[in-house]
Amino acid sequence: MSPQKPTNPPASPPVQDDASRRRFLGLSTALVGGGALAWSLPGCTGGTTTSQPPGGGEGHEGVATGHEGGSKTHVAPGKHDDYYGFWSGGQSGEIRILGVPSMRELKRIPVFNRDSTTGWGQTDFSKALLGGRSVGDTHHVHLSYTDGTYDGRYVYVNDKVNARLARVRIATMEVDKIVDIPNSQGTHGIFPQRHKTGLVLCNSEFRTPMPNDGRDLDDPKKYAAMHTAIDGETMEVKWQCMVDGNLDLCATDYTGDYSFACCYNSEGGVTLEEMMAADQDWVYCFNLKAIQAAVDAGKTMTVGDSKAPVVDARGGDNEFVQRVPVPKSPHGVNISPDGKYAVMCGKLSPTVTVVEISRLADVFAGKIKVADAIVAQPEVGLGPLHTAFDGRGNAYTSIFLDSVMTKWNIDKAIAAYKGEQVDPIVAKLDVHYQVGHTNASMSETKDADGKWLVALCKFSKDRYLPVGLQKPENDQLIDISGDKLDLVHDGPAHPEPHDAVIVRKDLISTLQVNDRTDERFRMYEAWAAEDGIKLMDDSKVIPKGKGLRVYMTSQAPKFGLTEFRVKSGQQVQVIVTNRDNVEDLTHGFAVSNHDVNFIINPQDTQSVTFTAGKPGVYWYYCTWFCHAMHLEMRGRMIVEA
Ligand code: K7E
Ligand code: CUA
Repeated sequence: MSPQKPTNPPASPPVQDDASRRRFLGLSTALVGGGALAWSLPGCTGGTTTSQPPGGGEGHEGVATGHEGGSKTHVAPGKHDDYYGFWSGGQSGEIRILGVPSMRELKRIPVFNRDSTTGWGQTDFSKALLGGRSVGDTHHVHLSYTDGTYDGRYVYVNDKVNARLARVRIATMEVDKIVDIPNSQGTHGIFPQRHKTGLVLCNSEFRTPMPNDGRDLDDPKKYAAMHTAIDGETMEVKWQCMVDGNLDLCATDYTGDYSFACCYNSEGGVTLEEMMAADQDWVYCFNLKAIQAAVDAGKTMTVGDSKAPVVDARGGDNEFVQRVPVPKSPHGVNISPDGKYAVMCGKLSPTVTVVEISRLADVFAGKIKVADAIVAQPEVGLGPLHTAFDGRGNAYTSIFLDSVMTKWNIDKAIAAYKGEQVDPIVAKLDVHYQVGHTNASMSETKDADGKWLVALCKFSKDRYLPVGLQKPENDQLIDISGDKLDLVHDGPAHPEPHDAVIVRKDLISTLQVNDRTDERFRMYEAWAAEDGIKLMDDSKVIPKGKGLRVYMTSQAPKFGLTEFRVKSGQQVQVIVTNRDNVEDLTHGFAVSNHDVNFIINPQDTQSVTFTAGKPGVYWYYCTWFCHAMHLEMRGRMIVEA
């Protein structure tokens, strides 16, 4: 066989050529429009379009190559970054932590996935949380808030594939709760309230029959979607609000009055053509106080097996929801850091629609029409998806089809909407390629500081060394401290980090060794009490029904037991407690040829339940390099016939 000629140039130039870009855009046009959509959208000014080469637009900076980037993002050995970046892990089902501006990946937090590094999905605790599921699709990570900024307590993340919300405790950076969201499919946008750790609002993107028990299978007009409120402290479902159309991205205001949900399929279609039929869709605005009042007054129903109270808000504008008309298939909705404006991206329209949140009270009171809450609608480029803010009155919208970041000024956009001759577009920057989410440092808080912007690009194509069919994504870091956007870093990312938030490091504080008062330890302590065991001191085998419980301590470089005996086919639960009280002194526990491998951090207890295999000797061993005698940290599981 002769080797295939590589289709990518061996040394890719940092900037793609025009033809390549156009080819790529053609692909995306076909993807989004099914080839049926006309891209000659009227009135698109500035920036790149499909008919223009990159850098050809008015006010356009061209493709930044990041030649100066190194010095700006360089964080010297031994020095810490200024920000934590919390990245969703997309199809991997995890969360990642990056340092910003270095973009060094610091940690992966397994959430909905099975993780060999930590044993997440195999330990008894994580298995119970996951309920037998092993995949996830995380899109949106947000931290808990108090008074409009991060309070350093929790990270929340959605699972689109299995309709769940998970919570990570920041002190340990481990998942402590996962909740199934009833009557929902495609849980997509989530957002915690910002005035306090209150509700986390979760959107179901896919409409289904209600309840989805076999009825109305072929009657899509009867399908509905849920906007679900989960208590951010207890992780219980408090209520659901049922609406027509689907729900996509989510945002909350800064006062606790409203939440927002984009609806790209107001048509209620089930095929691509049907979903794209209307020129106008809407963004739902939920009146949280009115919904709570209905829940308190018992004006609710239940749907299916779930006991959660459901407020029925179907049928258009009412006391619970108002629909802001937004052209066309809106995607992202983001709130400006001063709490004044909700910015809604058009996706298939070149515009973003700006709503003044203070006007919504009059909308719900019936004093003004919902369209009168719109105060601006600047044209920002083809395919606007998400918007970040710098705290200086500027917004940065990711433009998917153009592969551009557009910086625009909110006050100027409002003035232009009133008819003044001002151009709200401040600057544009080509990114590489097909940007989805964007976010800026502290942008989702009242403390937005306008230093760094990330553009999470969906494709890297030829940007890096070719690595086979599946390529990394490309997360680009942009310095926004000046007037222009300065691309300073490319960061290849394991697919697919849809979204990220960038958090000042002084707001995050984590433990060095485990806090044994954490709720998770009650489970192991209850078992130990039942068996007369002290977890920190004792290593002992206890018969349990037809199986065994093996309590074992670990302290470098020894496990508390050098051997234990089991019968072939017997169920074995191994409970390991790490006595080491030293930062970073982690042990692992793996059992040869039994598919068992998990982590025990300093002062931690973890357990795994498995079945002993065929008779023989099976070494269990420590998997984490913990001591000069680490390789000797092992023992025998002796399996008898
Ligand atoms: Cu725009 Cu899931 Cu936030 Cu992806 S969503 S881009
Ligand atoms: Cu303990 Cu290696």
